[in-house]
This record gives sequence, structure tokens and C-alpha cells, in this order.
Amino acid sequence: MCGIVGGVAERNISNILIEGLKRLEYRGYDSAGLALINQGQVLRERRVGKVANLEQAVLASQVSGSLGIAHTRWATHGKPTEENAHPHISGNVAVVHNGIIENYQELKDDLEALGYVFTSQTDTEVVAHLINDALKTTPSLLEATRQVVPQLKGAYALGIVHTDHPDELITVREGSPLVIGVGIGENFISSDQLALLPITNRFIYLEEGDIARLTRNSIEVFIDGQLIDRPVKELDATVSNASKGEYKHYMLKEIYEQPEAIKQTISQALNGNALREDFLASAIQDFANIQQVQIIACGTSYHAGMIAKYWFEQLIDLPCQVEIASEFRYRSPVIVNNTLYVCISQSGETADTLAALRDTQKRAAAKSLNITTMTICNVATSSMVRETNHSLLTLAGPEIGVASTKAFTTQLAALMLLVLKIGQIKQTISDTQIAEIVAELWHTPKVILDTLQNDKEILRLSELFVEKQHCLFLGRGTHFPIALEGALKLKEISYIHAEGYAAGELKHGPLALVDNDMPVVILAPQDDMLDKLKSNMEEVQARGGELFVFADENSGIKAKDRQHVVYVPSVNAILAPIVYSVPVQLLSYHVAVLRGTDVDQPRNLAKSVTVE
Ligand code: HGA
Repeated sequence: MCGIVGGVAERNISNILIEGLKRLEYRGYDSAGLALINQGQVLRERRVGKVANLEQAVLASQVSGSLGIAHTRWATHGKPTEENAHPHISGNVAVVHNGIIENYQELKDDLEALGYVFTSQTDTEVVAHLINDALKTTPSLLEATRQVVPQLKGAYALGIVHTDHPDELITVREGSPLVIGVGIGENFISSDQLALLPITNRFIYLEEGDIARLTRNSIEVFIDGQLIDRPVKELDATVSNASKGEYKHYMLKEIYEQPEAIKQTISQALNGNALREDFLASAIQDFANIQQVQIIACGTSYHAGMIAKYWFEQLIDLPCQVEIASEFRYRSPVIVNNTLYVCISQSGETADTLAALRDTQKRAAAKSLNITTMTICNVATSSMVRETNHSLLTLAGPEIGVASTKAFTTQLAALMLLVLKIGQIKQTISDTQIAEIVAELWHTPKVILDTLQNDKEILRLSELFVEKQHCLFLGRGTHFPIALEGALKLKEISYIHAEGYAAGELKHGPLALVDNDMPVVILAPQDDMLDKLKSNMEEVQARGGELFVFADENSGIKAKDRQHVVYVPSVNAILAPIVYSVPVQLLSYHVAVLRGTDVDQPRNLAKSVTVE
């Protein structure tokens, strides 16, 4: 979602802010802006569209300054116009904001009654006016911010500067992520450390409710008005590797990175064909006690969770529920003793998942229930990792394309490792079975590499989708979630309406949609459901639907009139969903490229969904 970058330095930081915004652009990209404090003035530039537009404006106007804040916006309140782009200014205060001020209308009414004039439709502008107003009673920017924060309801990360405070950057974290980048004689803030990696690898991760005051040479963090010590963490320099390389899009690069990402992810847990003794060792007692699993996630991560449900129940006989976080958090779910709550999120900051986790922890504590919480995510320093009992990292490297690919397949690999570990502790799976699955897991990167060889064939087929308005994806068992994921991918980046269905549900409704103009994508691994799936394919063909089948090379499914087949190398049925993710990713990618959409930054979407 929106990206914040800010800094206080000796040197001109306009380039640093722009570079930082570019690195955050994948999180929101409908408009961008910056404000620099220079000789008692706020110099502001804002532009609709990509950061490149802002960059040109900054180059043309030559605005400079050694204190400033910048923002890429993903609008929640008010259209993506220049007036609504951040920073917002009131008097001599400039503010950037990530999140939503839920009570902004009440605050706005009060401020208007006091004579403040609003120039935007955003919720953010109230913060600028409130701070400006609070400065009537105190000369301290920090103190004014402290007075305003309790009035704000909702989620927010803020960056605040003022012309009378040329060596002071105030920042607040409440419900939206924010890190401080620690430099030498200069300090920075950002909503994602990725933005600051070119200038520092030392970070302070703010906690909920923290307010910090940065100057060139000092960082003070306060919670409830008390100065508090937050540790500085040094990051491994390799995490900064986030360029497109030779690839046309991040998404394509990330699809091709999957074999390596999976290898990295499983290597941390395995020793030959066995689980390493130290893998999740601190969780052994907790895992021994659990009697069921509740997975909470959103979007693609939710689909990974759906697959894990099959694995938990089939392989280790452990009941597992999966739910979308935005539903789970608001429906007052019964929190059950001895449950493992697993949050899955690429960023570890997904607002709904994080809120669901916190709510679950609160409810469990209120009833003195014994639950265990766990995160599967791709960012070691994320809020979820910090706030759960245990975590398992996907070592996929930064994922920049908005459509998740390598994060998804590494989540699946991580979930399988978790299933095996819990099964081993509970002795519901034998060492031999573990060794067999692990051997297949090691083999998966190679099968994905072979599957990627089909890229040209998939490109050829994707030409048949370009003019389509709708598409169905069908699968059974663990490939039902892959059908959902395939449909989600196609929707997200090509804007073709797509639905994923359990193939057995076809005759309960979606079959009515099938006609000559309806492409139907089928996921046909070699598993127990193959014959049933073949019958479903016949049902589609009988109604004139055109089939695009990703089929196991030994499935016996053959190409014929209006039935296109791409063969996927044979793979163990349990792990097949990891492999079958790849052709649906490639299909969506090529369709989107042929339709000329912005693949890495599709309209209306953004990465790292830090607003609910
Ligand atoms: N509510 C603010 C900020 C939006 C945001 O954080 N998006 O991720 C706005 O609409 O400008």
C-alpha cells in the first residue's frame, strides 16, 4: 500500500526520497509527492501517476532540502488527483500518511468549524490541520503530535515536518508499518526497509504506539510519553537484491526464480531426506499440545492455506480450518484451546491478518486459553514474525510484482515442512513417509524448471485468451485452490473476469456459463481424482466450451478439437499443486502482456496490503 520515505540529513535528500519512492512504488502508484524544508519554507511537488512523473517535476523545479518527507499513494479516501496526493500541508506543517483515519469526518467538521480550509478529500489532511492547531499551545512539534495522536482512530503511520524545526522529523506508528533507517549524521524513515537499503542496513523497527523524533544525530523513541530503547538491527546486505535483471517484468523474473526460492526455503529445514533436529525446535512442546490448526490469511496466501488444509488432514490427521482474515477478525470466532493459529502473509504486515492475529491473542488471553501462534512469511523483521510465538520464513527474496508467484510456492513448501514437523512430533506420520515426501520436495525445483520449458507453448495458447471476457479454472482436491489462484492471477493482471471452481461443483451452477466463447482451464495432475476430472472435462466439451488443460504427461489426456493440452512433468501427487502453480502463472502473465496491461503494477491494486 502507500509508501512513506523521509529523512533528516546534512546533504540534499531529494534524490534519496525519489529513489526510495521508486523502490516502494510497487506498493501503491496512483500519485506521488514530496515536501522538503528549505530556508523556512515547505517546498512541495506532487504528481498524479508514477514516481517518474514526480521525478521529472523535481528535476525541473530543482527543489532541494536536507529535511523532507515523500509518499506514493494508493488512494483510500478521495480520487487519485494532485490535490489528494501527499504530503498535505497546514500552515507550516507537512504530513505524509499511510493508513486510514476512520473518524476523519468528525475531526474535519470540528476543524472546519475552527476555520480550517480543506484542499483535499483525503482523511490525511485532518492530521496536518490538527498538528497545526496543536502548535498554538506548544512550540514543540513532538508535543503537538503527542496531543493529536489520541484523537485519531484507525491505522496510521505518519511522517511530519515543520519549517521552524529544520533538524527534526517526527514519525508515528499505529497500525501501519514503519521503520527507522539509522545513518551516520543522518536518519531516515520508511514504511518498508527496502526503500532505504541503498543508504543503510541498520534499522529500528517501531512498535505499535511508538512516536519517534529523529534529528541528524539522534533518534528518540517514545511510548506513552516515556523514552524507550528500541534495538538497532543490522540487516544482511543480500536482501537488497531487487532488480528486474534481464527480465521484462518483475513477475516473470519471480516466476523463474521459483526453483531457487523453493530450494532456499526447504534447505533451512532439511538434512538429506530428514527434518533437521533444530528445525522449529523451540516449538516442539507447543506443537505436541495442539489439537487443531486454524489458518488465517488473505488473497494468494489464503489459497496456500487452503492447500495446507488438505495436507494437515490427509497426511497427519490433524483438523485444520482456513479462513479469510477480513472475515475471521470481525465475526467473533470462537477461540479454541490447544489450537495452532497460523498467519500466512508475504509481507508479514497484511493489515487484516495482523489484526486477526492480535484479536485472537487478546481473546485467548481474556479466557486464559492455551493457544500457539505462528507466522509463515517472507520478511524476517515483519510485525507478524515479531508478534507470534513461532515463525517459518519463506526465503523467496523480495517479491516486487503485485501478483504473488514465488511467495506462494515457497509458502506451500514451508507449509509442507510445517505439516511434516507437526506430524513427526505427534507421531502421526512415519519417518519413512517423511523421507519419501522430503525426497519429492527436493525434486520439486527440478520439476518446476522442466515445467518452465513449456513457456513458449503457454505463450502460444495465451493468444487465444486475449479477446475473451471471461474464463473458468477448474481443479479438484489440492488443485481446487490452484484453480482459485489461477483465476485470481488472471483477474489481477489481465483484467479478464475469471472464476475458479472445484470441478465437482460445475453442474451446480457455473456450467450455465459455458458456451463457445468460454475458455476453461483444467488442472489435471496424476492423482486419485483424475478420472472424475476427465468426466468434468467431457461435461464442458459437450456444451461447446474450449478446454486448456495442464495435464500430467502420463494422464492419457490428448489434444483434440477445442482441447489444448500442455503436459506437465510427472510429479508426486501430494506436491503437485506447487508445480501446477507455475503454468497458471505463466498463462496469466502472457495474457496480460498481450493485452498490454501494467503487469507488475496492475490498476487499483498494490503490494503489501497494510490497510484493511
Ligand atoms: N488514506 C490515505 C492514505 C491511503 C493509504 O495508506 N493507502 O495505502 C489516502 O487515501 O490518501
